[in-house]
Amino acid sequence: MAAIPAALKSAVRNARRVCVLTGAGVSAESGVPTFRDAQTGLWAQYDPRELATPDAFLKDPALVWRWYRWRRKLVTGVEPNPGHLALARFGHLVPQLCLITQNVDGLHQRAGSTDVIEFHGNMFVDRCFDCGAAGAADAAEPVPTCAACGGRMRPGVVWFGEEIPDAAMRRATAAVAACDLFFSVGTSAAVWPAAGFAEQARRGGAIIVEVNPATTELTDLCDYRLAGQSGVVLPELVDCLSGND
Ligand code: BV8
Ligand code: ZN
Repeated sequence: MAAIPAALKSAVRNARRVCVLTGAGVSAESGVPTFRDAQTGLWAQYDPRELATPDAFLKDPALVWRWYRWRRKLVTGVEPNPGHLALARFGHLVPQLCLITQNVDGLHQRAGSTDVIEFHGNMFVDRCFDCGAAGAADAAEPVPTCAACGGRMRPGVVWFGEEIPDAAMRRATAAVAACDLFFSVGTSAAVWPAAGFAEQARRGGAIIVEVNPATTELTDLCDYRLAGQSGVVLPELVDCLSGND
C-alpha cells in the first residue's frame, strides 16, 4: 500500500478540475515495454528514439513499418491494467478530468476513459506521409501506399522533430492552465513539450503530484511524490473518492 498523505486525499476530494498526464510507465504493468526499457528480441538492437523519426521512415520505411506492426501486435495482445482502469473511474468521480497521454497504444480508451487527448497520436491510425490523407494501410504491403496520392502510408503518431497537432496542443495547454490538481503518471518527463506541463500547471496554482517508482526531472517540483507503480497507487488514490477508504 503506498502511503497517500491525508492532505493529498482531501485535495483529491476537493478538486474541481483535475489534469492527468500519462507516459509509457502507465502501460508497463500491461506488459508494454517503456521507451526506457530495453526492447525485446529483434528490436533490442534499436533505440526507439532513433526509429520514431521522419528521417528513420524516409531512410527505411519498411523497417519502421515492421516496428510498428510488432508494437501493434503486442498491444493488441495485452489488456489495460488497474492503473488505466482507475483513471477511467477517476473521470467519473471528479467534476472535470482531462487525461493527456503521451502513449500511442490506445489502452486508456480500452479501459473506458473518454475524451483522451492523444498528445503523440495513436499508432493504430494510418495516414499518408506525403499528403496527410487518413486511410487503412494495406496490411500485406511492406510499405503501404496512399489511395489518394500514391505516397507512402505511415502510422498516425507524432515523431521526434514533428509538431504536436494544433488541436491537441490547444486543448492540453488550456486544461493544464485551468487545473487545480495535476498528476504526472509513469513518465520520465524528458520529452517536450509535454515535459513542461507540470511547471505550467504549478504556475497556474495547481497542486502537483507524481506517480512513479523512480524519481524524475520533475520530482523536486512536485508537492507530492507517490513512489510506486501506477497499477497499485492509482486504485488506492481513487478509492479515497469512492468512499472505499
Ligand atoms: C516538437 C510517438 C516542435 C511515437 C513520441 C525542448 C528541449 C529539448 C528538446 C526538445 C524541446 N522541444 C522539442 C524538443 C525535441 C523533442 C524532444 O523532446 N526531445 C527529447 C528527447 C529531448 N520533442 C519533439 O520533437 C516533439 N515535437 O516539440 O515539435 C519542435 C521540433 C523540433 C525541435 C524543436 C521543437 C515531439 C515529441 C513526440 C515524440 N513521439 N511518441 C511512438 O511512440 O512511436 S515520444 C515517446 O517517447 C512517447 O510517446 C513518450 O512521450 C516518450 C517516452 O517518454 P515516457 O512516456 O516518459 O516513457 P519513458 O520510457 O521515458 O519513461 C517511463 C517512466 O515510467 C519512467 O520514469 C519509469 O520510472 C516509469 N515507470 C515504469 N514502470 C512504471 C512507471 N511508472 C508508473 N508505474 C509503473 N509500473
Ligand atoms: Zn497521400
